[in-house]
Amino acid sequence: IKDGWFREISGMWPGQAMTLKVEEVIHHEKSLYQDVLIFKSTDYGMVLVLDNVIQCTERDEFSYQEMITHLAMNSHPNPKNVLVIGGGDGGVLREVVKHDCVEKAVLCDIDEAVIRLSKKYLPGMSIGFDHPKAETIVGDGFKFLEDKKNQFDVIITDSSDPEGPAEALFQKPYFELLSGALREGGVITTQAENQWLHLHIITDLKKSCKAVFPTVEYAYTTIPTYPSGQIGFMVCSKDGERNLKKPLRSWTPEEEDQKCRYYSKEIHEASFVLPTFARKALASV
Ligand code: AAT
Repeated sequence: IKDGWFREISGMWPGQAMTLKVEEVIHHEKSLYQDVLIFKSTDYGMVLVLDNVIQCTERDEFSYQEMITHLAMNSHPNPKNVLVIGGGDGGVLREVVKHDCVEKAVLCDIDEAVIRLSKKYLPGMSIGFDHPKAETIVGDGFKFLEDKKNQFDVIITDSSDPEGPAEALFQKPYFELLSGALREGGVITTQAENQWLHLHIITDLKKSCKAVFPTVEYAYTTIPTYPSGQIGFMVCSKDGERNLKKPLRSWTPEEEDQKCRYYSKEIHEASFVLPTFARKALASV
């Protein structure tokens, strides 16, 4: 923070940096895994920052949390057991339990500090932790999955970028664990970076997913406070016949308007339509 502005400078987006005006620094600590900063911004509400990278702001988090959740959830006919890896702010849990068919939603984040501080400062997201179907585990997502077999219908990996504690969550052995932990017909989504900045990461990710899952698709959403204003998701299914681009289940337009601020059936379908440069790069995988 310099002269009252937070700047998101990182080698993962060279030569550019999102800048947010700081009203007040609320909390700053070094956890076991990362530098954790929470500040109140002038125009985006509370902001959670890990290792100098913006994880969410109160103003636009719903775009990411709704899309990473409902793209997977609505591509499964009847998800009952759901697992979230990462997502320590609770926002994805909040979205998962909007589906009445869910019986249990387990979240495993590596960093208790993120969970603790979100409960204190990000109530609109951490409300997800309070739901009776939700269970929270503090631990490494990779390790957690090692002994889980044939258990989950949907697994959502809401992880930070590959530089840091989430590195292993972007590699093939992780996708093998995910596939093993899924039941038949299971679906996953993972945070899959930005088309303008990370086409090489996305193509590698797609390769790793394709080696494990018969159906793999990249979708994206718009979000002002993530690098270059967009972020993508890898959506994969164990079912080779599943068309992930069309929701298997959907809410009525009235339910949609009541439950969601970004996601809709139309957005679900549109989010897989990529600009030509990205479509070409990913088509070769
Ligand atoms: N919904 C907020 C968006 C995030 S949060 C990413 C979470 O992943 C953090 O809470 C972090 O503690 C957790 N995490 C990182 N590594 C692991 C791991 N190995 N196991 C479990 N949880 C982990 C993502 C923002 C994306 C930013 C895009 N630039």
